[in-house]
This record gives sequence, structure tokens and C-alpha cells, in this order.
Amino acid sequence: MTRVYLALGSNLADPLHQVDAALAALDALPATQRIATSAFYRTPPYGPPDQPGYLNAAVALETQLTPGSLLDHTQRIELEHGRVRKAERWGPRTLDIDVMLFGAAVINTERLIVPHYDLLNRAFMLLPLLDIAPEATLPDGRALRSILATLDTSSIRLWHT
Ligand code: A4P
Ligand code: MG
Repeated sequence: MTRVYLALGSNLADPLHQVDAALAALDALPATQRIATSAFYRTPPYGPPDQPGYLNAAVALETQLTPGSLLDHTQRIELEHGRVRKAERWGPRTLDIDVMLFGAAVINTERLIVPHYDLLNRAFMLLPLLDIAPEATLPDGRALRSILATLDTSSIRLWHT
């Protein structure tokens, strides 16, 4: 069994529905248990500012899946739950499921970079992750708590207030 941390993000007008559907789909994965889920956070957009705020959350799984197989499943879940029908066309994907950590693995393949390539700069990933894993470390042993302490979290709110 490997402990895996996933980041969920959605900036639909009503992202709660997408994230709830994603959690149910994760619960149906083979050889996998969801063991913790963070609070849901409302975070300002990182990157292009001309988009709505995000719902961000983190999930801890225990899995016997390989990294590649887990990614196959999370990408399927994104496709099944993360696209909105706009007229007859598929609209933009509005559910992101990123692998933040896969045990203590360091992975650099075409499909998968773990730890997530931008984890250390993203308070919207680290804050939910530390909710459920306050002692989490990078594969090199650095504490994520000390990295989050260098980032600005002042505009992150709980989704439900
Ligand atoms: N891939 C490589 N490593 C991973 C990994 N660790 N987890 C590959 C998941 N996928 C990984 O991802 C593109 C490719 O990355 C995949 O085919 C996979 O093989 P994608 O999700 O299809 O595309 P994307 O989401 O457009 O790219 P990316 O890089 O995930 O987007 P970002 O940079 O994550 O930006 N602001 C807030 N507040 N909250 C957010 O959640 N998210 C984004 C998305 C921007 N701003 C945000 C948020
Ligand atoms: Mg992504």
C-alpha cells in the first residue's frame, strides 16, 4: 500500500458538485481507500487572473495501484465529471486532479512528474494537504509545513463560511 496525496481543483460556478462527484468516483477505485479529505477552500486564481476563484481540496489515499494506473483513473474521472456540456460542444475542463505525492517516490516521466512540479509554490495545494497530513515531507525529507510558511495564505478562505 502506498500513501498518495491528490489535489482537487475546480472553478466552475458551482464546483461543489464536481468535487463531490470526484470524491465518489475516487471511492470506487479498485485496490484503493480514501483515508482523509481536507476542508474545501476558496482560493484566488493562480495564473491568468481573468477567471473565477477555485475550490481546492486535498485527498489522502492508500492504494495498491501503480502511479501510471492511478493517473489513468484520475484522468478518466476528470473526463467523466469535469466537463460541462455547452450547447453541443464540450466546454473547458473544470475539474483538475493532480498527484501531489506518491509515497516517497520521485517520478519524472512524460506523463507524470511527482512531487507535483509546482507544489512548492502553491499555497492552494499545500494548505489543504497540511490539513490532513501536518507532518508530510518531500521525498528528500523537507517538511512541507516549513515550505507553506514561506507562502502567502492570506486570501485563502474556507468554502463554507
Ligand atoms: N502530469 C504530469 N505530472 C502530473 C501530476 N503530478 N499529476 C501530466 C497529474 N498530471 C500530471 O495536465 C497536463 C498533463 O500533466 C497530463 O496529461 C499529465 O500526464 P492537465 O491537468 O491535463 O492540464 P492542466 O491542468 O491544464 O495543466 P496543469 O499543469 O495541471 O495546470 P496547472 O498548472 O495545475 O493549472 N488556481 C487556483 N487557485 N487553484 C487551482 O487549482 N489550477 C490551475 C491549473 C491554475 N490556477 C489555479 C488552479
Ligand atoms: Mg492538472
